[in-house]
Amino acid sequence: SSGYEPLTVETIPARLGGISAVTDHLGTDISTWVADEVGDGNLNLVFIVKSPAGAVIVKQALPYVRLVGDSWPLPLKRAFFEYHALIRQEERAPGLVPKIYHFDEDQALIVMQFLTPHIILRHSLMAGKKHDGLAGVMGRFLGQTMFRGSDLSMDTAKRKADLALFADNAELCDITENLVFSDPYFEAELNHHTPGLDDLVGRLRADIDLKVAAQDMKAKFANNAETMLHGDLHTGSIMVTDTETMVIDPEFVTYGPMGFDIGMLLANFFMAYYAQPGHAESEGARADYQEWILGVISDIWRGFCDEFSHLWRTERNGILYQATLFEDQGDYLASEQALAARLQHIFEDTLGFAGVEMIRRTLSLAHIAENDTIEDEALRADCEGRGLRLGRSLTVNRAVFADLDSVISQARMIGQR
Ligand code: SR1
Ligand code: MG
Repeated sequence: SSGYEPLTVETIPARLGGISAVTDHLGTDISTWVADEVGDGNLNLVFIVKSPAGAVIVKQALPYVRLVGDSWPLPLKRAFFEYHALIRQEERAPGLVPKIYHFDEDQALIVMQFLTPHIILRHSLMAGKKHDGLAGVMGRFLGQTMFRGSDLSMDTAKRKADLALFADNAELCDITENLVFSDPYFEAELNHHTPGLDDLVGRLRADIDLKVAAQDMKAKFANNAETMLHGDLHTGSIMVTDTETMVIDPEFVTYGPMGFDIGMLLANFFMAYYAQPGHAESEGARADYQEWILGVISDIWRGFCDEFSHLWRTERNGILYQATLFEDQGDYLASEQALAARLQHIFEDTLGFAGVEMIRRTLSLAHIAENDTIEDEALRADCEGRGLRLGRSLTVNRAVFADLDSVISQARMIGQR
């Protein structure tokens, strides 16, 4: 009824040529526009449209899951949620998400900044490329979006309104709740795994402690509306150059626990770490790059803690009131103690969510390119198996790890060849 119609490379010039927010970037001579469909994600159409005047990205939701086909319908409204998430992320973490030029709710499309020469971080991690500043930016992005999307920063009315707005993104939350927290733990229809993992998968599916822990994490994800999450913050949702880092694709936005975004991101770095033997050109290169990845993990967590703590001390409006209103040393100490407790809580959640993310990317529907592109099946099973072992440990033992250094030590031990 809205007149929704998927775009094609042929129809883009005529369909977008009358929109000034688009012609501002591409010019009005649509005969010079060239569109290319470049979407390699699981859900949407993504076009790069270029002209002599410039270039834009056009992202359009399909009414189904692209990865699976029209047997799995999915609401177009996810483009609306992505648009609203991008606007909020730009306010909270300025300059770290693409600029939006045009949004059309009926056509479920967003026209946005073409990031160039950026590439998807996941591809870069397979190519063994290092990126200065990556960890610092991601720590800052997490600190700012987690803090400023929460009741530590937002006033009650705005936060309640946003909770209600994003609560409607139910179908995408449902995907996460099933694919991340439930499907890996039984033989769900769309699951698949590398055959060499059969024994380990059998053991994990019989592991009561793990299954209880996964259910705990699912309940936290579904019930703890701590902040506005990106909702799908893996290394395919980050674009990088040698010096710049940008975050894309927040269509899974929802209110949820802070540790979810942080944990998902760290998990994807841990999996890239374990996949290195399938990609590095020499043993020396592998070891060196793996250490770089562990450094990035550690720096992201530290960067998050630093930014979150800074905002806690300078911008907090909620519980225990603003720092400027402290009356005595006791107020200050209470505030610092509450901050330490909050970070400890987020740390524990982060490990739990990182663990289930590592497990689902090997046992459930959506895997990661780092592993999928390892042709030697025995080697792939070996890399994935190490990830599963760390994933299990993080999920079950999330309250036992003293700090990130001990997590990294364990990751290293599991990775030893
Ligand atoms: C059916 S969608 C599968 C996965 O792709 C997205 O990127 C999310 O990670 C989702 O879980
Ligand atoms: Mg995505």
